[in-house]
Order: sequence, then C-alpha cells, then structure tokens
Amino acid sequence: MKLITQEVEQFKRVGYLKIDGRVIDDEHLTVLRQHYDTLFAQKRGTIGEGLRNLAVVGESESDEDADRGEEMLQIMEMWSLDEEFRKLLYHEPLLDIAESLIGPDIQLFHDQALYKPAYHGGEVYWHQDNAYWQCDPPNLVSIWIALDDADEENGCMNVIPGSYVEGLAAHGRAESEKGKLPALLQVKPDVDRAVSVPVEAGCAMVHHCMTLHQTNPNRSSRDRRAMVLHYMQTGTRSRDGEVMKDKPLLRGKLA
Ligand SMILES: O=C(O)CCC(=O)C(=O)O
Repeated sequence: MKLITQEVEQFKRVGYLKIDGRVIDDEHLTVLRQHYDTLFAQKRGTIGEGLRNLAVVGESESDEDADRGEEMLQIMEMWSLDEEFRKLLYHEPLLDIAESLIGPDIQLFHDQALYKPAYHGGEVYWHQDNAYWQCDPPNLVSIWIALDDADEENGCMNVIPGSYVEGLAAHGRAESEKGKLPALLQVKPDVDRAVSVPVEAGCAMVHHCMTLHQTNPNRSSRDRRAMVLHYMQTGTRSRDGEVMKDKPLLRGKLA
C-alpha cells in the first residue's frame, strides 16, 4: 500500500493525509475490536496502572471515581499486552505507508489505544505530538486507525493544514478545575484553518509529529475506538539525546 507521488506531495504540503482505501479488512477489524474491548474491560478501574483517562489528569488521575462523566481513555504499548496488537506493528499496508513517508528503516516509537466512549467521550486539546516527545529529527509520523466510523459527532481528528512547517508552538501544562491538563497549547491555534478528517472503520489517516491537531468530545450514541501507531526512522534520538536503539525494529535495519 505504498503511497503514490501525489499523496506524498500532499502530505509534505499539509502535514497529514487521509489514506485512500481500507488498511484493515472486516475480519481483521472484528478481531482487533474484540481484543481492544477485552483490554479496556480488564483495565477498568485501574486508572494510573497502564490505563489513563486523559480527560482527568494530575492529582485526580489516580482516583478511580474521578469524573466518570468525561472519559478519554488511553492504553499505551498495546503491542506489549496483546499478540494481535503486536502483529499489527508488522501489518504490511501500515508499514508501506510509513515507508513512503520516512524511508525504509522504521522503528516503532510507541502505540496507543484511544477510546472515546459514546455520550461522554472527553476532548483532546490542540497540540503537536513532538512538543511532548521532543524527538530528533522531528519527522515521526502517526497512523491513526479508526476501529469505528469516526466523524465530527464522535470525535474524529481535526488538524491545521500546513501547521507542521510553522515550527513548534509553546506548550505547557495548565490547571483546570479537574486537575492538570496533559496537553495545552499556550498560544491560540488558528482554528479558522482547521479541517476535520472523518475516517471510516478500517481506514486511517496519517499525520506529521509537528501537525497541530485535536479531537472533540464524543456526545454521540456511538463509541469512537481508535488505535494509533507512531513511527520513527531508525537513528532517531529521544529528548535525552540518546539514539533509541531499543524500540522495536519494524522494517529495514538499525542505523
Ligand atoms: O484520538 C484522539 O482523540 C487523539 C489522537 C492524537 O492526539 C494523536 O494521535 O496524536
């Protein structure tokens, strides 16, 4: 599923791309959904132990009863918890997309499941991924896979086209009445330029780690389950300046 030249050019121009066609077929989707739901069910009530509610963080994060009204649930490193998600790292269509954008030598930076339950799914605020990661070179790409149809009503991705070439905006942690927010842009994003990227179940969009993006709350009657894989070229350095040799090598060779 290599991208064609026009798609690569478009990604380079705007910093994201909606992938044309399915990346996960129906049968595979059914299996991934079952395993996803099982992991979230197993982790229910264990906030702070591998499960985070990004809508309620800081002091209150460890309080399992904290604001059940808003849930933006996250499980990191799904690949290390479940064989189906480990296999997903090597799913050829995804690696072909990553290779088209960052070259043949690919490591996983990390993966995450991001679940916005129906009716009370919480918001993810505007941010650039590399503001937190501080990876060098700052050219990681993330493939965001919809396990349910994702649209404006249940919290699909919204992006600011071209923002990735405008440099890193100031980010910080801020307090809200719910505690510390995980991700807060300190400047006002130019939301007039924002576009929504609805993605059907089994399909994906890819974004650059410097692209400003956000997702809205889910007030619809439909769950929004998503899986995101963050890819880096081998030789990428962490915020400490160390080459991340220990991250899973997915294709090609280590630098
Ligand atoms: O899925 C979401 O709601 C947020 C996704 C996101 O921020 C990301 O993939 O970097």
